[in-house]
Amino acid sequence: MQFSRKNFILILLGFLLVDCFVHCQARTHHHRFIVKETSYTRLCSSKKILTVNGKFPGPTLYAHKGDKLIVEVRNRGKYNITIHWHGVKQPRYPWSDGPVYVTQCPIKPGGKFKQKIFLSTEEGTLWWHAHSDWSRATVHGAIIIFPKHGTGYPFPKPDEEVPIILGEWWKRDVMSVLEEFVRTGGAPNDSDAFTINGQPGDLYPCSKPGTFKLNVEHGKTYLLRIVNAAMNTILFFSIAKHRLTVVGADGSYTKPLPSKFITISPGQTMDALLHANRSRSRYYMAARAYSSGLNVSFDNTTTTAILQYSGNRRNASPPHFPYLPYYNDTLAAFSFIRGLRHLASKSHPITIPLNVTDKFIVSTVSVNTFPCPENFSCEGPNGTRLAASMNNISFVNPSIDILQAYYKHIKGVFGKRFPSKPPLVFNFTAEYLPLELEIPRRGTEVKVLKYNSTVEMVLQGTNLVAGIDHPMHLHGYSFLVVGWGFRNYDPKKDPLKYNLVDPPLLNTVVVPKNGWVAIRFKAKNPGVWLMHCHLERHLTWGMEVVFIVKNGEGEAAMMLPPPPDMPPC
Ligand SMILES: *[C@@H]1O[C@H](CO)[C@@H](O)[C@H](O)[C@H]1NC(C)=O
Ligand SMILES: *[C@@H]1O[C@H](CO)[C@@H](O)[C@H](O)[C@H]1NC(C)=O
Ligand SMILES: *[C@@H]1O[C@H](CO)[C@@H](O)[C@H](O)[C@H]1NC(C)=O
Ligand SMILES: *[C@@H]1O[C@H](CO)[C@@H](O)[C@H](O)[C@H]1NC(C)=O
Ligand SMILES: *[C@@H]1O[C@H](CO)[C@@H](O)[C@H](O)[C@H]1NC(C)=O
Ligand SMILES: *[C@@H]1O[C@H](CO)[C@@H](O)[C@H](O)[C@H]1NC(C)=O
Ligand SMILES: *[C@@H]1O[C@H](CO)[C@@H](O)[C@H](O)[C@H]1NC(C)=O
Ligand SMILES: *[C@@H]1O[C@H](CO)[C@@H](O)[C@H](O)[C@H]1NC(C)=O
Ligand SMILES: *[C@@H]1O[C@H](CO)[C@@H](O)[C@H](O)[C@H]1NC(C)=O
Ligand SMILES: *[C@@H]1O[C@H](CO)[C@@H](O)[C@H](O)[C@H]1NC(C)=O
Ligand SMILES: *[C@@H]1O[C@H](CO)[C@@H](O)[C@H](O)[C@H]1NC(C)=O
Ligand SMILES: *[C@@H]1O[C@H](CO)[C@@H](O)[C@H](O)[C@H]1NC(C)=O
Ligand SMILES: [Cu+2]
Repeated sequence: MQFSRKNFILILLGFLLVDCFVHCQARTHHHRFIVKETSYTRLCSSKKILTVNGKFPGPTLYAHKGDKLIVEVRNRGKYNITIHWHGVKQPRYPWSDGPVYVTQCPIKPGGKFKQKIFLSTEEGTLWWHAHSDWSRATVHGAIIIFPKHGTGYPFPKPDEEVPIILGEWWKRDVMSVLEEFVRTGGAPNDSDAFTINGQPGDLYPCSKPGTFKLNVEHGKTYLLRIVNAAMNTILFFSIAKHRLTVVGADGSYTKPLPSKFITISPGQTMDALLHANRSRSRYYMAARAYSSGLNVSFDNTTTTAILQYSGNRRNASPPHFPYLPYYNDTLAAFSFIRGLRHLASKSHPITIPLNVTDKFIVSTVSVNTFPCPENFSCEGPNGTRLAASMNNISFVNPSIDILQAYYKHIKGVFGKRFPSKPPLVFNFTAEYLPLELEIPRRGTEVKVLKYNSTVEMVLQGTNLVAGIDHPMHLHGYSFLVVGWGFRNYDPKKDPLKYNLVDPPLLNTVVVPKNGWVAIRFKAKNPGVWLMHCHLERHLTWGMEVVFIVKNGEGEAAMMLPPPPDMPPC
C-alpha cells in the first residue's frame, strides 16, 4: 500500500515534470502587424485612421513572463512608422525598441521590419504603440503578461480579465492636427473625445449604440488591465459605487491599493481588481482629464462605458454615475499616485540600489518659447513659438538614428554634452518667471552612462510658460520612484525622506506641477534608450533626452548585434 502510493506519487511527479518541460519553458509567439488606413465612424462622422490589422484599439498580445514575441510589422499605410513595446526592457537589444531616429529609421510605406520583443522581469500589463509622428493616437494595443507557467498571481485569481484601453479622439485627421500646430507654433487643438476601448460613450453625439459594456456576474472578481493610451491627457478613471483595488502598475506588482478612483497618465498601465458585489444594476465607468496647467486648454469631455450585472433590470433607470475629482485637483491626483508601493514580498522581492554612483542628474522639465523668427507663424503666447526642454535643451531629432550612429561610429549625428544639472538655478516653482528664461537651446545631446552605474535622477518641474504635470517615461528600464515632493528639490533635506523600503517600480512617473520626483535605476542594460514626456505635444516640442548605456565587460554585458532587416534611412 505504502509502496504503491509512493510509486503513484513518483509517476505523478514524472508527468508534472514532462508537462512542465513542454509548458513551463519560455515560448516564442509569432504575430503579423499590418499597418493600414481603415475607415472608422465616431462622433457622427467617418474618417480614415491608421490601424494595425484594421482594429482600433489594436490587437492585444498575450504572453507569459520571460517569453519572446516576434512581430513582423508591414507598413501598408501612407506614413513612415515605427512601433515601440512600451515597458519591455529588451535586455541588450535596443534594435527593436522603436522610437524614430533614436533606435531606428522609420519603416517607410511598403516596407517591413521583423521586431523581436524579449520579455524578462515584466509581469502584468504593458502596451505597444507607434513611436513616430502622432500615429500612436490610433496605433496601439495592450500587452498582457501572465505569470510564469506553474506560478500564480500574488492575489486571489480573478474570474475574468478585461483590457480597458483609454484613448483620445480627434474628429479631424490627427496628422493634420500635428502639422497645423508645428506650422503655427501654437498649442495643438484639443481632442474632441476620450474613448474606452475605442468608444466615446453615452455622453457624446451618435455614440450611445457603441458604448463599451462590461457584463459581470454578481460575486465574481474581474482583473481590469487599464492602459492610458491618450495623447495629451492624464486621466481620472472610476466606476460608480465600486472600489478598485490596484495590484499592479507598469508591468510590476504593487501592494493592494484600494481606491474610489485612479489617476493614470499617458504611458502608464494599471492592473486593478473589481469585485462585482453591488446590487444587480448598471453602473457607469468614466474617465476625464486631470489638467493642472493655469490657462492651458484641454479636452473637458467625459468618456463612459457601462458595467452591467447579469440579471439587471435594463432601462429601469439610467446607470449610476461615478465620482471623479475636479479637473485641476492636484492633491487628489497625487493622494492616489503616492499610495503606489512595490509588492516587496518573498515571491516578488525588491532590490534597492543604495550606493548611488552617477550622482544626481538633476534635470528640469520645462515648457518653453522661441522668439518669432522672420517669416514664421508664431501663435504661441505673446507671439512666440512653443517649445519644451530638459535641462534647457530642446531635443532635435537627427536624420539617422542615434543607435546606428553609436554602433557604427558615425560622427556628427549627436553630441555627448547633456548637462548633469540645470545650467541655471532659479526658483523653478516661482509663480512668475522672467521671460528670458523661457528660451531654450536646441540640440541633439545624449547622456552617456557607464555599465552598472547606479543612477539617481531628480526630475524637477518648472513653471516656465505654464507649470503642468509631466509623465516622464524611460525606455529600456523600470526605475524605483524613491521620492516625490512639491516645490524645489532640496538636495540636503529631501533625500532623508526617501522611501528605501518599498518604492514603486515604474516606467512612467508623473512629475507634479510645482514639484519633483527622484528615481533610481542600475544601468545594467547596454544600449541607446530614450527618456521623454509622454504628453505627445511636449515630446513633439523637444522634452526628451537619450541615454547611451555603454557595454560592460564580458559578452553578457554587451549589446547584441543588429538584425539584418533594420529599416534604412
Ligand atoms: C483647430 O481649431 C481651429 C479653431 O476651432 C479650427 O479653425 C481648425 O480648423 C482646427 N484645426 C484642426 C487641424 O483641427
Ligand atoms: C465589495 O467588495 C469590496 C472589495 O473587495 C469590499 O471592500 C466591500 O466591502 C464589498 N462590499 C459589499 C457590499 O460586500
Ligand atoms: C489667462 O488667459 C486670459 C485670457 O486669455 C488672460 O487674460 C490672463 O491674463 C491669463 N492668465 C494667466 C495667469 O496667464
Ligand atoms: C468643464 O465642463 C464642465 C461641465 O460641462 C463645466 O462645468 C466646467 O466649467 C468646465 N471646465 C473647464 C475648465 O472648461
Ligand atoms: C481649479 O480651478 C478653479 C476654477 O475652475 C479655481 O477656482 C481653483 O483655484 C483651481 N484650483 C487649483 C488648485 O488650481
Ligand atoms: C559605493 O561605491 C563606491 C564607488 O564605486 C565604492 O568606492 C564604495 O565602496 C561603495 N560603498 C558601499 C557602501 O558599497
Ligand atoms: C521672408 O519672406 C520674404 C518674402 O517672401 C523674402 O523676401 C525674405 O527673404 C524672407 N526672409 C527670410 C529670412 O527668409
Ligand atoms: C510680450 O512681449 C513683449 C516684447 O518681447 C514684452 O515686452 C512683454 O513683456 C511680453 N508680454 C507678455 C505678457 O509676455
Ligand atoms: C519660490 O517661489 C515660490 C512661489 O512663489 C515661493 O513660495 C518660494 O518661497 C520661492 N522660493 C525661494 C527659495 O525663493
Ligand atoms: C537656456 O539656454 C539659452 C541659450 O543658451 C540661454 O539664453 C538661457 O538663459 C538658458 N535658460 C535656462 C533656464 O537655463
Ligand atoms: C555592479 O555593481 C555592484 C555594486 O553596485 C557590484 O556589486 C557588482 O559586482 C557590479 N557588477 C558588475 C558586473 O560589474
Ligand atoms: C520617411 O523616412 C525617410 C527615412 O528617414 C525620410 O527620408 C523621409 O523624409 C520620411 N518621410 C516623411 C514624410 O517624413
Ligand atoms: Cu510634459
